[in-house]
Amino acid sequence: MACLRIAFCLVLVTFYGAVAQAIVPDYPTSDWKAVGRVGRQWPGNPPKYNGTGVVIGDRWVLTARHLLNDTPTKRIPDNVVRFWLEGKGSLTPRRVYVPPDLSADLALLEFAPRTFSEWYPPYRESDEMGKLAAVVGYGYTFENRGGKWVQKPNSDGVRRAGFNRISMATDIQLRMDFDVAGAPDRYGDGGPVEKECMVAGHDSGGPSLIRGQDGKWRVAGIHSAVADGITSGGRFYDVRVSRYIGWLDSILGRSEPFAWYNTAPCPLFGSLRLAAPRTTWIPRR
Ligand SMILES: [Ca+2]
Repeated sequence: MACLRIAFCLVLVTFYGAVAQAIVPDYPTSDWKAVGRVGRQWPGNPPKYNGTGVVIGDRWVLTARHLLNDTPTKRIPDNVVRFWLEGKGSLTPRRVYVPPDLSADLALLEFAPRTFSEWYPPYRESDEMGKLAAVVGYGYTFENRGGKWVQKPNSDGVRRAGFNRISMATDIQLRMDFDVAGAPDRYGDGGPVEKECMVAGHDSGGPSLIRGQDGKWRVAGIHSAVADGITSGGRFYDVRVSRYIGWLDSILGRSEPFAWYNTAPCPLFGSLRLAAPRTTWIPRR
């Protein structure tokens, strides 16, 4: 119970109401090869992974913003961020993007063009409700001991995947419940699907994927928070990716070649009497 209480407190105190989430029960998988681990590597230290991320394009990885925060409001520097992918090892993004909307628990990592050969594009439709989702992550797992879920020791760093049904779609979230035989069906969505699962610590940033009309799997949700701890009937919340397609396209849709720019305050313009831009463009790298 102590563990669950701590998880609940984290939900309360973190800026985005989110806690690093793993897939429960223990369903290790060799599928979903475009899902990797997200973390940080400070100078002089080995990489430390605290979450999951999913490749959504030849150089793009989508993950949860709260994984990249040092404090509730301060992000770690881009060059400290790491993404580990099976067959690729540890990679450093060229740049990290976050949505202007602070309530969106999303971050987009950009790598060199053609870094990745396999990915799942974002889901664009708003008909997610009721669809079957593959739920993938690199976090911890738990085992059911007499009705109580107990974390298995040293259980992170394994890719796991189960399924669930999208049972509630809010303006910014997709919500699912962990149906277990004998436990209350919290969202009344008809009980467990095959390999019904929920997320736990370090699954944050991992994807829930649903099939598009073309039959291909697409990233519909990014694991963000759990509502009741790891328990039968527990709920978990994903960021609803389709609601942020405009933001994603504003970055993914840029034409190449791209020069690296950033905005910085320009004191010279700020002192002018007439309306003038208060930022200027400077070469980033
Ligand atoms: Ca369910």
